[in-house]
Order: sequence, then structure tokens, then C-alpha cells
Amino acid sequence: MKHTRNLNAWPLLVALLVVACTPDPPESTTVPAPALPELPPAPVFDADSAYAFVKQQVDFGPRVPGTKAHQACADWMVARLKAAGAEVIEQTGTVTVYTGQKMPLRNIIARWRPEATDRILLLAHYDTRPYADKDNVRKNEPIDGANDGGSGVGVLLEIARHLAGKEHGPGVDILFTDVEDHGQPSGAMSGDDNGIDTWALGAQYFAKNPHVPGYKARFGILLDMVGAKDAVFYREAISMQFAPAIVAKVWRTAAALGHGERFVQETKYFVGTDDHVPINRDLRIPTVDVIEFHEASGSFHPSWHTHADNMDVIDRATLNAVGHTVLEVVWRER
Ligand code: AHN
Ligand code: ZN
Repeated sequence: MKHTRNLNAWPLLVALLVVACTPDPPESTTVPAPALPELPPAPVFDADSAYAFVKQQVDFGPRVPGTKAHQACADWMVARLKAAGAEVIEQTGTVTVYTGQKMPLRNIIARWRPEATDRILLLAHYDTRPYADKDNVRKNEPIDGANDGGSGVGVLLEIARHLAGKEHGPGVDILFTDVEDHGQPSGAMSGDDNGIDTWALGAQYFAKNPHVPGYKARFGILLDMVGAKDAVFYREAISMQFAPAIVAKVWRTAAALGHGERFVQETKYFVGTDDHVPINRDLRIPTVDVIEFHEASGSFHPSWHTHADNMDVIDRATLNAVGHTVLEVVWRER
């Protein structure tokens, strides 16, 4: 046998073999993320409309449970929600306030696309405090509650106007709670836990008797005192304990929309209690409280539970920052 093989040809042969045996490489070695369908852009939040909704509540008079003004305002809210295409469920009952007095309770629940099992909950209280215990004058007279009561409802009624147009993602519920603000005086932010359960009676009732047995939502957002000029919203401490991921979502969205100066990435205080507590604790729905902390007073807004809580403190820019953010958060869920 003649050896005619040229040893110098070996490397070429090996190279050819390797090429021949290697399968065609895929076009790209990184797996592209599955293309998610584009989300429809969020509707424009109209702060003038929200402002008008706050004023209309105040024009009814103080919304103290059991009064004509409270009933008329609740009827008007139900009409607004139905006009926005919601199915409305009213939850009525009787609760006992800290004085032992029995009070009628009327929670209002509005649902869009009720057949969707995956849901988002937005809430605010609509009753107003029956007295001005933080004021120096007319302490026994009820307050307007433009900020405390009016503002959260005003923002949510404006958001409600757009919800019939939301056809993607989870269904939305708006809960207007009653008898939030009939708690024992000086319970809030005083450091003593005395009477903490005397607040948020409507939310407590809802959490124990939801309109749907076993009611669940992805998350909840509570709006409380979201209308005062120059209001700043810190990451509220109870929300940080129960729902840190939702706090991150809401505050991140606010910053992305240019409202980072108001939605500050800092935890400064503990509200004592609010409507989000029973929703978190009993229904286990991670729920955040967007509530003003007033740096100068080291507490809530200086008008809190005084007669100064009237339309003069309400500012469209604040309503806009909150409404714009919440509408965007809701629209971004897929
Ligand atoms: C307490 O008063 C304990 N927490 C604040 C709840 C509240 C009252 N929100 C508005 N008014
Ligand atoms: Zn209050």
C-alpha cells in the first residue's frame, strides 16, 4: 500500500469535518421575549372633572351617616357610577360607633366586567366626620370634609368615567366605604392604640361580609386625603408591611409620570389605622393607602378634622397627580 497522504492536509480535513458535522446555528442565540400585545394607552384623567365631583359632594352638606345630605350624596354617587356603566351593589347594615350609638351603614360597590375573576380594587371613604374635634371653634359642628372624604371620592368618580372603556386585563371594582370617620377622638397619630378599631367601620364590615363570598383582587389602592394643595405622599408604613410590592408599583408609576416629587420614596409615618387595614388583614388583598403626610405639622394636613377642611384647600394639581397615577397603574395591568 502506497502512502500518498500528505500530512499537511490533516488540519484542513479536520476543519471540513467539523463544519460538516455542526448543525446550522440558529439565527440568533438569544431567545426573544414573546411579543406581548401592546396595551392601549390610559385615558386622560380630567382634574377639572375630579374637582367638580369634590365640590358637588361638599355642596350636599356634611355627609354624616344618618343625615339627609349623606343619603342624597350617596344616591348621587350611585347614579354617577351607573352612568359610567357600572353594576352597583349596595351593602346596608347597622354598626355601633364608639359612643355605643347605632349608625346606619351604606357601602357602595361598583363593578365593571363583573364576570372577570381577576380584579383590582379601588376604594375611598365618603362619609365625613360629624364634628371638628381638632378645631378651636365650633368643635361640635360637622365639617365640610372636602379633603377628608370628598377628595378620594372625587378622584375615583373621575376614574370611573373611563372604566367602561377598559376591555383588557383585570376587571375593576370601586368601593366607597361608609362610617370611616366616626372613630374615637384623638385615636389618630397620637401614639396610643386606644380605640383604633372604632375607625373604618364600613371597611371592617365589608371585609367581614364581602359582596361576593371569598372576594379576591390582585391588589387594592385606597385614596384618603388626596386633594390638598402641595400634598406629598410618603410610602405609608402599614402599606409597607402588608403590600410593599404594590407600594413599589404605585410609587414607581407616579415617578415615571413625573409625579416623583409628590410620591416620595420614603416611609415617614404610621397612620394608626385606615380602611386598608381590614382589607389587608381580613381579605388578604394587598392594599396600599395613598394618604397625605404633612411635613410641617408632622401629622395630617393642618385642616384635618377642622372647619378648614373645605374647598379652599383643594387643588386640581394634587387631584391630577393622584388620579393620573392610579389610572395609569390600572391600565398597565394585563
Ligand atoms: C385614625 O384616625 C386612627 N386614622 C386615620 C383614619 C382617617 C381619619 N382618615 C381620615 N380620617
Ligand atoms: Zn377623618
